[in-house]
Amino acid sequence: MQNSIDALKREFDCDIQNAKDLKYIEEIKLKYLSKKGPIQQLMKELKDVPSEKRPECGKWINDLKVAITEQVELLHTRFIEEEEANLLKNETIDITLPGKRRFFGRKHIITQVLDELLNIFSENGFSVQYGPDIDSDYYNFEALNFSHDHPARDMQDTFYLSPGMLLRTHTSNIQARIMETEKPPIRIVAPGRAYRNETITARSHVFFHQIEGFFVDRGVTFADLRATMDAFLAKFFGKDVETRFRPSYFPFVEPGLELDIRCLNCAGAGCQLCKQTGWLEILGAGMIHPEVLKNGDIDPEVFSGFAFGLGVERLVLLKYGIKDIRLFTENDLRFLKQWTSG
Ligand code: FA5
Repeated sequence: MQNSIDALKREFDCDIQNAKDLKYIEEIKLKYLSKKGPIQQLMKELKDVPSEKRPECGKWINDLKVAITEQVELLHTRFIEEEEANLLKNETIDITLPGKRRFFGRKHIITQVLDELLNIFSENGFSVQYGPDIDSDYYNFEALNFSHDHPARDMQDTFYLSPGMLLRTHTSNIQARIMETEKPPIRIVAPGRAYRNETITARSHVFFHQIEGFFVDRGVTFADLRATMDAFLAKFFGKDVETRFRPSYFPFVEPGLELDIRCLNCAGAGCQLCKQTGWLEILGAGMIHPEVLKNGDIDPEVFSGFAFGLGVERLVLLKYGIKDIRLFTENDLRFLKQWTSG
């Protein structure tokens, strides 16, 4: 047994002297210390050694195993350190190179104005709610008093996605939803996109943003609607703007009206933006129709309310003297960079 141990030790000493790299040392580790290696083999042969010699032989084998393990680990660590040092030596970092430039995003002008408008309404006690862009015919039309064959449906050319499902034509689709979840007093604004299959012009697009306002309580009158509109316009434009209410028809309000602003682009003289009329329509509004309140399980004998839907792009056109609504969606940075504060 002792001869075998000595022979193994000599063989190992010889092998380890030739160790030059990590790969080699890993092979040596496998050769001597694996389960099928010579050390384990000697352990197995211990059972054939006379019992009085067995403890002594066991100790020799163990001492050899510890010595081999220590040397292998030592070289293993050294080769790893050498490899890392070589890697670092070959890696060059030029700290004088300019860093990577980070581009900061900015809010689109429409988003900035939406935020501003929502702030104004929040200050006046309106909370913000959101309705879906894709909705059913029921919420977009039927619950708002547009029966299936109602001629007013033609006022809003609709993108249908499947029978009964559509891209909402206005943010008024929030009205029936909100009455399903809240009971009066209700005072909400709902911002979002609206979609219409219309011809694109300087003042109209196939998609645009609206803010719906919906206010129901006891004793709400037309005077409340007017006061709310006046307060928001004064705050938004920061100056007196000339307005006019025109009677209009929407099946879900009675009476209904549209609010025009004296065109700020041409000071009322007439231009492409206001279609030479001197006025630009910015919102539709009215007192909520009793049928709509009933659809929402609210008693019109007890409660009344007003609603409005304002066109955000139109307000931005007016406030900043922008002549064409198409500029908002063309992604021309020369245009968008003019509003970088958001
Ligand atoms: C409506 O959409 C009604 N839902 C508004 C309403 C709400 C009335 C609550 C009564 C009560 P109208 O189609 O007029 O109404 O659109 C409202 C505003 O959205 C318009 O005044 C205009 O500012 C804007 N708008 C409408 N169509 C377009 C379009 N194609 N492009 C850009 N803005 C538009």
